[in-house]
Amino acid sequence: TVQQALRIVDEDEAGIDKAFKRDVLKGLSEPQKAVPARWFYDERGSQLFEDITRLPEYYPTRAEKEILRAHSGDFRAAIGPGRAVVEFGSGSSAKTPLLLRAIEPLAYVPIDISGEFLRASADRLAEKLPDLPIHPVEADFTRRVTMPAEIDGTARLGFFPGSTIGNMVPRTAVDMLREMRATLEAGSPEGAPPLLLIGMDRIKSRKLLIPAYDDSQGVTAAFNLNLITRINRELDGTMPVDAFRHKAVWNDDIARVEMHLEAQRDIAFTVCEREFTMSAGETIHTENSHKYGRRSAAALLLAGGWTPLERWNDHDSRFMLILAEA
Ligand code: AVI
Repeated sequence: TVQQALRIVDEDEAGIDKAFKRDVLKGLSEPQKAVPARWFYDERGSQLFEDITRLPEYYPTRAEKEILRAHSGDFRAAIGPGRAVVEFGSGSSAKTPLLLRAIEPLAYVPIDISGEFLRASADRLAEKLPDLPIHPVEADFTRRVTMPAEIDGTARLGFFPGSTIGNMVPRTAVDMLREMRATLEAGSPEGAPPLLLIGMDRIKSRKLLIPAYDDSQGVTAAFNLNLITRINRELDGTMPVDAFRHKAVWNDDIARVEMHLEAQRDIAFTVCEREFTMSAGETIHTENSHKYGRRSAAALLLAGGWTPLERWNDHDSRFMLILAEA
Protein backbone atom coordinates (compact mmCIF):
# COMPACT_ATOMS: atom_id res chain seq x y z
CA THR A 1 0.00 0.00 0.00
CA VAL A 2 1.43 3.34 -1.08
CA GLN A 3 0.43 6.48 0.83
CA GLN A 4 0.09 9.87 -0.88
CA ALA A 5 3.59 11.41 -1.26
CA LEU A 6 4.47 14.31 1.03
CA ARG A 7 5.74 17.20 -1.18
CA ILE A 8 8.42 19.51 0.21
CA VAL A 9 9.84 21.59 -2.68
CA ASP A 10 10.14 25.39 -2.55
CA GLU A 11 8.91 27.04 -5.79
CA ASP A 12 8.44 30.76 -6.62
CA GLU A 13 5.30 32.30 -8.25
CA ALA A 14 6.50 31.25 -11.74
CA GLY A 15 6.90 27.63 -10.58
CA ILE A 16 10.72 27.88 -10.66
CA ASP A 17 12.55 25.76 -8.08
CA LYS A 18 14.25 28.49 -6.02
CA ALA A 19 17.13 26.32 -4.88
CA PHE A 20 17.90 25.25 -8.48
CA LYS A 21 17.92 28.87 -9.65
CA ARG A 22 20.14 29.98 -6.76
CA ASP A 23 22.64 27.13 -7.24
CA VAL A 24 22.91 27.62 -11.02
CA LEU A 25 23.25 31.44 -10.95
CA LYS A 26 25.82 31.28 -8.15
CA GLY A 27 27.70 28.34 -9.69
CA LEU A 28 27.96 29.95 -13.12
CA SER A 29 29.33 33.15 -11.53
CA GLU A 30 32.33 31.45 -9.84
CA PRO A 31 35.83 31.45 -11.46
CA GLN A 32 35.55 27.64 -11.78
CA LYS A 33 31.96 27.29 -12.88
CA ALA A 34 30.15 24.50 -11.04
CA VAL A 35 26.61 23.19 -10.57
CA PRO A 36 25.86 20.69 -7.75
CA ALA A 37 25.32 17.14 -9.01
CA ARG A 38 21.92 16.86 -7.33
CA TRP A 39 20.42 18.87 -10.23
CA PHE A 40 21.09 16.04 -12.71
CA TYR A 41 18.00 14.24 -11.48
CA ASP A 42 14.98 15.60 -13.31
CA GLU A 43 12.82 12.90 -14.86
CA ARG A 44 15.07 12.43 -17.89
CA GLY A 45 18.21 12.58 -15.73
CA SER A 46 16.84 9.96 -13.35
CA GLN A 47 16.05 7.73 -16.34
CA LEU A 48 19.53 8.23 -17.82
CA PHE A 49 21.05 7.35 -14.47
CA GLU A 50 19.06 4.10 -14.48
CA ASP A 51 20.51 3.41 -17.95
CA ILE A 52 24.01 4.08 -16.60
CA THR A 53 23.53 1.46 -13.88
CA ARG A 54 23.06 -1.17 -16.61
CA LEU A 55 26.18 -0.23 -18.62
CA PRO A 56 28.93 -2.86 -18.84
CA GLU A 57 31.51 -0.29 -17.69
CA TYR A 58 29.51 0.93 -14.66
CA TYR A 59 30.37 -1.67 -12.00
CA PRO A 60 29.04 -0.06 -8.75
CA THR A 61 25.41 -1.12 -9.09
CA ARG A 62 26.22 -4.75 -9.93
CA ALA A 63 28.84 -4.94 -7.18
CA GLU A 64 26.43 -3.55 -4.59
CA LYS A 65 23.64 -5.92 -5.65
CA GLU A 66 26.09 -8.79 -5.37
CA ILE A 67 26.81 -7.79 -1.75
CA LEU A 68 23.10 -7.46 -0.94
CA ARG A 69 22.41 -10.94 -2.36
CA ALA A 70 25.45 -12.66 -0.90
CA HIS A 71 25.02 -11.34 2.65
CA SER A 72 21.26 -11.27 3.21
CA GLY A 73 21.66 -13.61 6.20
CA ASP A 74 24.27 -11.29 7.72
CA PHE A 75 21.95 -8.29 7.31
CA ARG A 76 19.12 -10.11 8.98
CA ALA A 77 21.39 -11.11 11.88
CA ALA A 78 22.87 -7.63 12.30
CA ILE A 79 19.72 -5.52 11.74
CA GLY A 80 16.82 -7.81 12.65
CA PRO A 81 13.17 -7.58 11.55
CA GLY A 82 10.60 -4.96 12.59
CA ARG A 83 12.41 -1.74 11.70
CA ALA A 84 11.19 1.07 9.45
CA VAL A 85 13.58 1.36 6.50
CA VAL A 86 14.15 4.97 5.43
CA GLU A 87 15.90 5.19 2.06
CA PHE A 88 17.69 8.45 1.24
CA GLY A 89 17.61 9.30 -2.50
CA SER A 90 15.65 6.19 -3.36
CA GLY A 91 15.53 6.76 -7.16
CA SER A 92 14.09 3.64 -8.76
CA SER A 93 14.37 1.65 -5.48
CA ALA A 94 15.96 -1.04 -7.66
CA LYS A 95 18.07 -2.63 -4.92
CA THR A 96 15.60 -2.15 -2.14
CA PRO A 97 13.64 -5.43 -2.48
CA LEU A 98 16.90 -7.34 -1.88
CA LEU A 99 17.30 -5.64 1.49
CA LEU A 100 13.60 -5.57 2.41
CA ARG A 101 13.16 -9.29 1.77
CA ALA A 102 16.24 -10.03 3.90
CA ILE A 103 15.25 -8.00 6.97
CA GLU A 104 11.41 -7.92 6.90
CA PRO A 105 10.76 -4.32 7.98
CA LEU A 106 7.48 -2.88 9.33
CA ALA A 107 7.41 0.02 6.86
CA TYR A 108 9.39 1.60 4.03
CA VAL A 109 9.93 5.36 3.61
CA PRO A 110 11.57 6.25 0.26
CA ILE A 111 12.80 9.88 0.12
CA ASP A 112 13.62 11.41 -3.26
CA ILE A 113 13.71 14.85 -4.84
CA SER A 114 12.27 13.64 -8.17
CA GLY A 115 8.55 13.36 -7.34
CA GLU A 116 7.08 11.55 -10.33
CA PHE A 117 9.91 9.06 -10.38
CA LEU A 118 9.44 8.50 -6.65
CA ARG A 119 5.74 7.74 -7.00
CA ALA A 120 6.23 5.43 -9.99
CA SER A 121 8.97 3.52 -8.14
CA ALA A 122 6.85 3.24 -4.98
CA ASP A 123 3.95 1.81 -7.04
CA ARG A 124 6.28 -0.75 -8.66
CA LEU A 125 7.67 -1.77 -5.30
CA ALA A 126 4.16 -2.13 -3.85
CA GLU A 127 3.42 -4.72 -6.55
CA LYS A 128 6.45 -6.75 -5.45
CA LEU A 129 5.82 -6.37 -1.71
CA PRO A 130 2.04 -5.89 -1.36
CA ASP A 131 1.96 -6.23 2.43
CA LEU A 132 4.56 -3.58 3.17
CA PRO A 133 3.26 -0.08 4.09
CA ILE A 134 5.12 2.46 1.90
CA HIS A 135 5.23 6.17 2.78
CA PRO A 136 7.02 8.14 0.01
CA VAL A 137 8.41 11.58 0.85
CA GLU A 138 9.37 14.02 -1.94
CA ALA A 139 12.17 16.06 -0.42
CA ASP A 140 15.82 17.03 -0.48
CA PHE A 141 17.30 14.39 1.80
CA THR A 142 20.51 16.37 2.39
CA ARG A 143 18.49 18.44 4.89
CA ARG A 144 16.50 17.25 7.86
CA VAL A 145 13.27 15.57 6.75
CA THR A 146 10.11 15.15 8.85
CA MET A 147 9.22 11.47 9.01
CA PRO A 148 5.64 10.33 8.37
CA ALA A 149 3.68 10.05 11.63
CA GLU A 150 2.95 6.40 10.81
CA ILE A 151 6.49 5.34 11.75
CA ASP A 152 6.56 7.17 15.11
CA GLY A 153 7.94 4.86 17.77
CA THR A 154 9.33 2.32 15.26
CA ALA A 155 13.09 1.65 15.31
CA ARG A 156 14.78 2.85 12.11
CA LEU A 157 17.32 1.71 9.59
CA GLY A 158 18.60 4.40 7.23
CA PHE A 159 19.53 2.95 3.84
CA PHE A 160 21.83 4.99 1.64
CA PRO A 161 23.07 2.72 -1.15
CA GLY A 162 24.69 3.48 -4.49
CA SER A 163 27.64 5.49 -3.10
CA THR A 164 25.58 8.66 -3.42
CA ILE A 165 27.59 9.92 -0.44
CA GLY A 166 30.54 9.97 -2.83
CA ASN A 167 28.86 12.76 -4.77
CA MET A 168 29.36 15.13 -1.82
CA VAL A 169 32.59 16.79 -0.75
CA PRO A 170 33.54 15.47 2.72
CA ARG A 171 32.39 18.65 4.49
CA THR A 172 28.91 18.34 2.98
CA ALA A 173 28.89 14.56 3.47
CA VAL A 174 29.57 15.01 7.20
CA ASP A 175 26.81 17.63 7.53
CA MET A 176 24.41 15.32 5.72
CA LEU A 177 25.31 12.28 7.85
CA ARG A 178 24.48 14.40 10.91
CA GLU A 179 21.19 15.52 9.38
CA MET A 180 20.36 11.88 8.60
CA ARG A 181 21.05 10.96 12.16
CA ALA A 182 18.71 13.73 13.40
CA THR A 183 16.04 12.74 10.83
CA LEU A 184 16.15 9.13 12.02
CA GLU A 185 16.41 9.90 15.74
CA ALA A 186 13.22 12.01 15.87
CA GLY A 187 10.46 9.56 16.86
CA SER A 188 12.83 6.62 17.44
CA PRO A 189 12.02 4.51 20.49
CA GLU A 190 14.24 4.77 23.63
CA GLY A 191 17.07 2.27 23.61
CA ALA A 192 16.95 1.51 19.87
CA PRO A 193 19.44 3.88 18.23
CA PRO A 194 19.04 4.22 14.46
CA LEU A 195 21.26 2.13 12.21
CA LEU A 196 22.60 3.19 8.81
CA LEU A 197 23.49 0.85 5.95
CA ILE A 198 25.56 2.86 3.51
CA GLY A 199 27.23 2.01 0.18
CA MET A 200 30.63 3.42 -0.71
CA ASP A 201 32.68 2.93 -3.85
CA ARG A 202 36.27 1.84 -3.21
CA ILE A 203 39.47 3.42 -4.53
CA LYS A 204 40.71 1.48 -7.57
CA SER A 205 42.65 1.80 -10.80
CA ARG A 206 42.00 4.67 -13.18
CA LYS A 207 41.64 2.02 -15.92
CA LEU A 208 38.40 0.84 -14.29
CA LEU A 209 37.25 4.23 -13.02
CA ILE A 210 37.40 6.38 -16.15
CA PRO A 211 35.37 4.07 -18.45
CA ALA A 212 32.75 3.81 -15.67
CA TYR A 213 32.27 7.59 -16.00
CA ASP A 214 32.89 7.90 -19.76
CA ASP A 215 31.23 4.87 -21.34
CA SER A 216 31.53 3.80 -24.96
CA GLN A 217 27.80 4.27 -25.69
CA GLY A 218 27.82 7.90 -24.50
CA VAL A 219 25.08 7.43 -21.89
CA THR A 220 27.09 9.20 -19.19
CA ALA A 221 27.77 12.03 -21.65
CA ALA A 222 24.01 12.35 -22.28
CA PHE A 223 23.40 12.32 -18.50
CA ASN A 224 25.89 15.16 -18.00
CA LEU A 225 24.62 17.19 -21.00
CA ASN A 226 21.00 16.81 -19.84
CA LEU A 227 21.82 19.33 -17.11
CA ILE A 228 22.13 22.01 -19.81
CA THR A 229 18.79 21.02 -21.33
CA ARG A 230 17.24 21.23 -17.88
CA ILE A 231 18.70 24.69 -17.19
CA ASN A 232 17.40 25.92 -20.57
CA ARG A 233 13.93 24.53 -19.92
CA GLU A 234 13.44 25.37 -16.25
CA LEU A 235 15.51 28.55 -15.89
CA ASP A 236 14.77 30.14 -19.25
CA GLY A 237 18.33 29.50 -20.46
CA THR A 238 19.94 29.89 -23.87
CA MET A 239 22.94 27.59 -23.35
CA PRO A 240 24.06 26.01 -26.65
CA VAL A 241 23.99 22.26 -25.84
CA ASP A 242 26.01 21.41 -28.97
CA ALA A 243 28.92 23.61 -27.77
CA PHE A 244 29.59 21.36 -24.75
CA ARG A 245 31.52 18.10 -24.41
CA HIS A 246 31.37 15.60 -21.53
CA LYS A 247 34.67 15.09 -19.71
CA ALA A 248 35.61 12.67 -16.86
CA VAL A 249 38.90 13.04 -14.95
CA TRP A 250 40.44 11.20 -12.00
CA ASN A 251 41.70 13.56 -9.27
CA ASP A 252 44.23 11.34 -7.52
CA ASP A 253 45.02 13.73 -4.64
CA ILE A 254 41.43 13.77 -3.44
CA ALA A 255 40.53 10.25 -4.68
CA ARG A 256 37.59 11.30 -6.79
CA VAL A 257 36.30 11.13 -10.36
CA GLU A 258 35.21 14.56 -11.58
CA MET A 259 32.76 15.24 -14.38
CA HIS A 260 32.87 18.48 -16.31
CA LEU A 261 31.08 20.07 -19.27
CA GLU A 262 33.75 21.63 -21.46
CA ALA A 263 32.98 24.50 -23.86
CA GLN A 264 34.27 23.62 -27.33
CA ARG A 265 34.24 27.25 -28.50
CA ASP A 266 33.77 30.72 -27.01
CA ILE A 267 30.11 31.12 -26.09
CA ALA A 268 27.71 33.63 -24.53
CA PHE A 269 24.31 32.77 -23.07
CA THR A 270 21.71 33.88 -20.54
CA VAL A 271 20.06 32.05 -17.63
CA CYS A 272 17.12 33.77 -15.87
CA GLU A 273 18.05 36.93 -17.84
CA ARG A 274 21.61 36.94 -16.43
CA GLU A 275 24.45 36.99 -18.99
CA PHE A 276 27.38 34.56 -18.91
CA THR A 277 30.35 33.86 -21.18
CA MET A 278 32.70 30.89 -21.45
CA SER A 279 35.96 30.61 -23.40
CA ALA A 280 36.85 27.52 -25.43
CA GLY A 281 38.27 24.88 -23.05
CA GLU A 282 36.60 26.37 -19.94
CA THR A 283 34.49 23.90 -17.97
CA ILE A 284 31.48 23.69 -15.71
CA HIS A 285 32.31 21.22 -12.92
CA THR A 286 29.13 19.14 -12.58
CA GLU A 287 30.00 16.17 -10.36
CA ASN A 288 32.45 14.66 -7.91
CA SER A 289 32.39 10.96 -7.19
CA HIS A 290 34.63 10.33 -4.18
CA LYS A 291 36.09 6.88 -3.67
CA TYR A 292 36.91 5.56 -0.21
CA GLY A 293 39.18 3.06 1.50
CA ARG A 294 38.35 1.21 4.72
CA ARG A 295 39.91 3.88 6.94
CA SER A 296 38.80 6.99 5.06
CA ALA A 297 35.24 5.59 5.07
CA ALA A 298 35.39 5.02 8.84
CA ALA A 299 36.78 8.54 9.42
CA LEU A 300 33.97 10.09 7.38
CA LEU A 301 31.25 8.13 9.19
CA LEU A 302 32.69 8.89 12.63
CA ALA A 303 32.89 12.60 11.79
CA GLY A 304 29.23 12.39 10.78
CA GLY A 305 28.17 10.88 14.11
CA TRP A 306 27.99 7.21 13.08
CA THR A 307 30.07 4.34 14.50
CA PRO A 308 30.87 1.63 11.94
CA LEU A 309 29.84 -1.86 13.12
CA GLU A 310 30.37 -4.17 10.11
CA ARG A 311 31.58 -3.96 6.52
CA TRP A 312 30.95 -6.17 3.46
CA ASN A 313 32.75 -6.12 0.07
CA ASP A 314 31.89 -7.64 -3.30
CA HIS A 315 34.14 -10.43 -4.56
CA ASP A 316 36.68 -8.10 -6.23
CA SER A 317 36.53 -5.44 -3.50
CA ARG A 318 35.29 -2.75 -5.84
CA PHE A 319 32.48 -1.62 -3.57
CA MET A 320 31.53 -1.85 0.13
CA LEU A 321 28.41 -1.69 2.28
CA ILE A 322 28.96 -0.48 5.84
CA LEU A 323 26.55 -0.87 8.76
CA ALA A 324 26.90 1.91 11.35
CA GLU A 325 25.09 2.88 14.54
CA ALA A 326 24.09 6.36 15.80
C1 AVI B 1 24.60 8.49 -8.06
N1 AVI B 1 26.04 8.44 -8.06
C2 AVI B 1 26.53 7.59 -6.99
C3 AVI B 1 26.65 8.13 -9.35
C4 AVI B 1 28.18 8.01 -9.21
O1 AVI B 1 28.70 6.98 -9.59
O2 AVI B 1 28.81 8.94 -8.70
C5 AVI B 1 26.29 9.17 -10.36
C6 AVI B 1 26.97 8.98 -11.69
N2 AVI B 1 27.60 9.91 -12.36
C7 AVI B 1 28.06 9.41 -13.47
N3 AVI B 1 27.79 8.14 -13.51
C8 AVI B 1 27.10 7.84 -12.40
